[in-house]
Amino acid sequence: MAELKNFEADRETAWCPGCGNFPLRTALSEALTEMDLNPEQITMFTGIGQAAKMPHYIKVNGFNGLHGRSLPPAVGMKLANPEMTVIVESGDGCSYGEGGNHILHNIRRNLDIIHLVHDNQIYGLTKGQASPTTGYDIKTDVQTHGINAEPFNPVRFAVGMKASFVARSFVGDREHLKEMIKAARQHRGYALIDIFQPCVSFNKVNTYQWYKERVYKLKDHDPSDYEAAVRLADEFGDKIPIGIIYKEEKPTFRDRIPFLGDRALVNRKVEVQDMEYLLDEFK
Ligand SMILES: Cc1ncc(C[n+]2csc(CCOP(=O)(O)OP(=O)(O)O)c2C)c(N)n1
Ligand code: SF4
Ligand SMILES: [Mg+2]
Repeated sequence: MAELKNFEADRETAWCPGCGNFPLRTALSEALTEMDLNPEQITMFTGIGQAAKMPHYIKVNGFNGLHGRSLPPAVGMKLANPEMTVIVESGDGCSYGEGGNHILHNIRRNLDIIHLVHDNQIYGLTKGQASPTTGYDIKTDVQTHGINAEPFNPVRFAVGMKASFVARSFVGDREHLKEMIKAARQHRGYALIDIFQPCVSFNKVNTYQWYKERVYKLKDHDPSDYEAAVRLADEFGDKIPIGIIYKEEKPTFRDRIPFLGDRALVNRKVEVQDMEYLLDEFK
C-alpha cells in the first residue's frame, strides 16, 4: 500500500516562498500515492532549471541531466524497462526551447512517457529572461523593449502533430492537476501536460490571479475530436481551457518493434542461438 510520506525527500528546497512548484510537487506526490505507486516504480528525468530540481525534492529514482536533454535518457530507460513509470519533468525553457527538438521526435515515436512541463512562461533559474512561452508584450531585464518573436503555443503544436495525449492544467487547481497526471499515466503513449506554474519572483504578469481569471475546465469536450482540439488549443487569451485537449489511441514505439518485448531487459534471457548468424561472420 503506497503512502504519501514515502515520496517526502528529507531536504530543504531552494525554491522561493509561494513558487508554483510547491503545489505541483504536492499534486504529483498525491497522484502517485493514489495510484498506489511506490518510489522504486518511478524514474524521473529532468534538465536544468527550477522545475528541473524536482527529483531532489521528491523521493523517486532520479536523473538530473543537461538543459533541454531530459527526454533522451528517459527514452533509453523506457526502452530498457517498460515496467518502470517514466516521468520527464522540466521547465518551459528546458522543454520547448533548448529541448524543443526532442519533443517533436518523441511525439513521432509515441513511447509511453509522461512529460510534465512547469510552464511559468519565463526562465526562472537564470532570473527572468524570456522563454519560448513568454507573452509578446512582456518586457524583461534582457528583452527591455519586449519580445521580438511570437510566443510558442505548446498545446497547439502537440495537437497539430497529433500527439497521442495533450493536456493543460494549472497548479492553482490541485484536484484537476492530479486528475490529469492520473489520466496521463493510464494512457499508452507519450503524454504531454503543459502546467501553468506561476513564478512569483520573475513573472509579474502571468500571476496566480492572471491564470485564475482565465482558466476554465473543459466540459463535454470529446478529446478524440481533432478539429475541436485545434480550436481549443488556439484559445489562449481572455479564456484558456484546461483539461485533456486531444487524445488518440495509436501504436506506441514498442508496438512497432515487437522484438523489444514487454519485459525489462534485465528479466530477459539472452537467446545466444538467435545471434549465431551474426557471430558466424567473425569465424
Ligand atoms: C545549453 C544551456 N543553455 C543555457 C543554460 C542556462 N540556463 C540554465 S537554467 C535556464 C533557464 C531555465 O528555464 P526553464 O527551463 O523555464 O526552467 P525554470 O527555471 O523556469 O523552472 C537557462 C537558460 C544552460 N544551463 N544550458
Ligand atoms: S524563481 Fe520563480 S520558478 Fe524559480 S523558485 Fe522562484 S518563484 Fe519558483
Ligand atoms: Mg520556466
